[in-house]
Order: sequence, then C-alpha cells, then structure tokens
Amino acid sequence: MNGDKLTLIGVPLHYGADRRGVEMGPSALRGAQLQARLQALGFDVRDAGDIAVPKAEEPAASGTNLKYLHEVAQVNRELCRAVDGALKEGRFPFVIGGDHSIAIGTIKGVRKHVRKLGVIWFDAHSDVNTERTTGSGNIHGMPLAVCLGYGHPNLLAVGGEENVVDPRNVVILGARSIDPGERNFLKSQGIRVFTMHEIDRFGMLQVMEETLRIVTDGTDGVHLSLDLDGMDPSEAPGVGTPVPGGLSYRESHFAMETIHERGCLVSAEIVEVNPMLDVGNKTASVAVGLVGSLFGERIL
Ligand code: 4U7
Ligand code: MN
Ligand code: MN
Ligand code: MN
Repeated sequence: MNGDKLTLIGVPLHYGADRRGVEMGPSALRGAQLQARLQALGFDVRDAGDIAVPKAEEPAASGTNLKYLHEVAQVNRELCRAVDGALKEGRFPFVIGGDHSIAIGTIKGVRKHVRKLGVIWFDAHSDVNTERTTGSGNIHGMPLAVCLGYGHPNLLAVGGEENVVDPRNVVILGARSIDPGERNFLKSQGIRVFTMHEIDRFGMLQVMEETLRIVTDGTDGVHLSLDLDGMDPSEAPGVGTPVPGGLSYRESHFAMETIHERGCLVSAEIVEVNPMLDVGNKTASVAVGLVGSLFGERIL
C-alpha cells in the first residue's frame, strides 16, 4: 500500500457503455460517504474531483465499429495523467467511475510507476473484446484486452503502448458471461479465470489463495479493478449489464478482506455503478462497504 494517503479521481464517463446512468456513479459513491469511510480508517484522503468528459450527441466518425472511440480515448488520456500525478506525489490512486473503459487510463497510469503489475479483474464479464470480436462496439467490453496490448491503436496509445500487463499476473474473478471471441483470446493468453463454476466448486478461500499467488508472483504491486456487476444483481442491482448467479455479499467481502491482508494493493477502481438502474442508492452503499473491507475494516 502506498503509504496512508489516497487520491480519489472521479470519471463520470458513460460513452464506453453507450447507456446513460453510469456517469452518475462518482457522485453516487461520494454520496455513500466513500471519503468518510476511508478517513475513519485513518487515511489522508484527497478528492481530486472529476475528469472532464466531452459532450457528444453520437459517436464521432472514427472509421471503426467502436462507439465513441474519440471521447473514450480522450478521457482515458486525462485519467492516465491524473493517476500518474497521484503516484508521483506518493498517493494511492483510487478511481471511481464511470464505465469500465476507464480501466485503460488507470492501469496505463499505474504501469508508469509499477514495472510488473498484477491485476485482479472482479467482473461478471472478461472485458477482452477487440474491434474484431465485439458484438456491441462498446469499449467497456474491451479494457482488459487493451491493457494486455490488444485493441485499437488509439486505445493502445493511451499512456504509451509499451505499458502493458503480463497475462501471467492477471486473474478474472466471478465471470459468467464470456463472448465466443473472448473465450479464444483468454485461452491463447493463458489467463486464469475463476468463473462462478470454479468459485462454487472450490470456495472463495481456495480461489483467493490462488488468485493472490498469481497476481503477486514476481510483481511489484497489484491493481484491483472492481466492476460491481461481478456481484450478484440481488446485492448490486444498479449496474448496466446485470448477469444472474454472481458473487454473494460475503464472498465479495471475503475477497476484499484477503486482498487487504496480503497488503499488495497499489491502486484500485470501482466501475459500472449505475444509480439510474439502482434501488435507492443500494449499489453505491454496497460498493463503499467493499472498499471498507479492502482497506482494513474488521468485523472484530
Ligand atoms: B463490463 C459484452 F456482449 N461482452 O462486449 C460486450 F456481453 O465492463 C458485455 O464488464 C460487456 O460491464 C460488459 O458488449 C462490459 C456483451
Ligand atoms: Mn467490466
Ligand atoms: Mn461487467
Ligand atoms: Mn456493465
């Protein structure tokens, strides 16, 4: 953990999901007392405010099937700079989205400081589509591929195309919706995916032991990319692409608690909270609860 200083960076972006609502995620998370929760654990928390998101009526012509490529790339470049800036000041970057395309800017920014970076990708989806495999054209289904070095040149260029992560240090947790093209990609990259089937079979204890072994094996730090749709929609209904059969409340907290115990985290992000689809502010509150466990809240 990067000392005891954190910087919150809001990214009210929805263009990667092409669906409204998720741009209100940062304000919902702030409203659920994210900052106070972290301060209560003794952290010095600075809220850097929101990255500016350009207005667009429809995807600018980009010569590709990727929606809002121009806007998504621009926001990620800004985010990458902000994450880089936080780390330069010795502060832990905590990014609040926003759709999951922002993982590109976060991870590229972190990689400028952490040479070998492990990644835990908590998600119902694997987010490894490219312009060749995507059915939706939505960039929030592609960020992990980009961080591994595959995807549109404008996205690969964010923060320098050399700043990729090693597939041997990446783990996907909670997957239950993987597109055919993604399946091939995951196999060819040899990425460890703990689908809901493995989680049912082995239980969270064994899954987290194996996860933490993989993401810390030869690395200098670990990034957590927390897509709230990894949780079961009964716990986290306010997400853009809910998929039944997800991680329970306790399984999710247990994952956060074990990551905290390991003390390997260098950066984190929470994405895909969509207050427009939520029941009250339930999903943001559940997310902030997970952050509590991630940063050391204890039951006893
Ligand atoms: B999220 C999808 F086809 N795979 O590419 C796609 F199922 O960041 C969903 O994980 C992507 O929420 C979900 O559009 C992106 C679809
Ligand atoms: Mn995702
Ligand atoms: Mn997802
Ligand atoms: Mn989603």
